[in-house]
Amino acid sequence: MPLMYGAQSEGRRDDETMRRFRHDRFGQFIHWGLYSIPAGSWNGVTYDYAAEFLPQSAGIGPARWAGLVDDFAAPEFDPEAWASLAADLGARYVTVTAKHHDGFCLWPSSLTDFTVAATPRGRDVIGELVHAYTARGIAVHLYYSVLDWHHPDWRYAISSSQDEEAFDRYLSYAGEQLRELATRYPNVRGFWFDGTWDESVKANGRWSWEIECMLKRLIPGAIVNSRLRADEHGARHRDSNGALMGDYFSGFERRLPDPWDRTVTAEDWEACVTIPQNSWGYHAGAEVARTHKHPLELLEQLVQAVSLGGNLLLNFGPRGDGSFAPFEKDVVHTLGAWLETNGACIYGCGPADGWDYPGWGYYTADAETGAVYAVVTRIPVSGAIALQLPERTRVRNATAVATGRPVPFAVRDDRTVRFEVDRASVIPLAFALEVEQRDDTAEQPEV
Ligand code: H79
Repeated sequence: MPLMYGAQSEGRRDDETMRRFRHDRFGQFIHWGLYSIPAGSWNGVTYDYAAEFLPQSAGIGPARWAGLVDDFAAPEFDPEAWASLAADLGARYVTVTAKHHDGFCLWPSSLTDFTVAATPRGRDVIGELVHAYTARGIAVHLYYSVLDWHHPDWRYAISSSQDEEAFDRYLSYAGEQLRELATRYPNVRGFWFDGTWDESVKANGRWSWEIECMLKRLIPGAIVNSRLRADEHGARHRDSNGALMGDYFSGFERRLPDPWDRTVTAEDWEACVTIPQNSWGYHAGAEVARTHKHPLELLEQLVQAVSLGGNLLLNFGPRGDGSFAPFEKDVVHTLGAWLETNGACIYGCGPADGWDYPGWGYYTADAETGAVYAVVTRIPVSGAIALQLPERTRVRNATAVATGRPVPFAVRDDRTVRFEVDRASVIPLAFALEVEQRDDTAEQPEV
């Protein structure tokens, strides 16, 4: 059907900015705001739900919540230390919450007083972070919540002409804020939208179309996630004809596609995940309860995402004072150390065509070099790893990615080779396979 506000382009983008985003594969998400201060508790009561949802969980009105600006001093906040943490983690880009659902802005927006400028910390957190990350070669994307609990003109649905007028004012406000962000920070590589699922937003597909155009006009090559977009019929992420809107699918939140689901390799996508079970902002109760995921669980999710042609955006929620909790530093050290020696099977890699999901781990492939990587995350009790080769291929050579040393393997039959691995290994084992075509047309039986 003809659409006015559907997808703006067909198929994958293939410009340099998008290729780099795809190549980077691993990003760090940062949720930091006023919610990082109460960290999930209010008046001595701890609310298990996500810390950034505390105003809703504890029934705190916008005026009372806004009082937290006086507590935002962040004495430990050090943009250079944050940037060096991202680099140690092995993240190639960072997505930072410029404004979350509570409406508080981490940059000194001229369109509202509810910003970092009104806090004891003052200044411009977004600007300082853009500077520090960019100086380290880490690209920055800005998270912007369209949902806004603070703005008086926000509406969940439009049920009167007054609602419509108010919400139109709200959308102009959000549009001006986005213009401000793209103008103030022309070095950012993209925008990550959230809070776009309400009826009011879905009824304004044209606004989302115009925002995408504006951001790409102001920042040529800017990357926008699918979550911004709705078409004129209220279809989200994908337009009414099924075409992906925005530049990559961003609907995988706290979950990944199934490891055998090859359908997702047809488009670019990014999954975002938390380290605690369910909090994006720092939650002190979750830290004490020690319910967060093991770093290797997260590393496995990264490998899984890459094997399916996606990116992983791993969330960190710094504390209100600007420091990172020890459990997050553990994640930095474990993933960073592994990526330091095994990054070849992640960065620049994607799905390995013809290699079926093997159960003991994941295959990734580097299209540029032709290398196929076997990453073992679940060692069978036998220690024997069987690789089922695509038809008419042969493994010529195998090396351990971390050391570059040759790894012996046995050819079991036409389609299967077998590795013996160290069953005591506690980290994923990555093998680089040199694969060649096997010309065995002559061996084909006549039928
Ligand atoms: O910023 C983090 C969370 O605070 C934010 N997104 C991540 C990146 C987030 N906001 N809300 N939620 C997560 C969960 C909300 C889910 C719901 Fe719904 C919104 C339930 C009903 C409306 C999702 C959208 C399920 C149905 C529509």
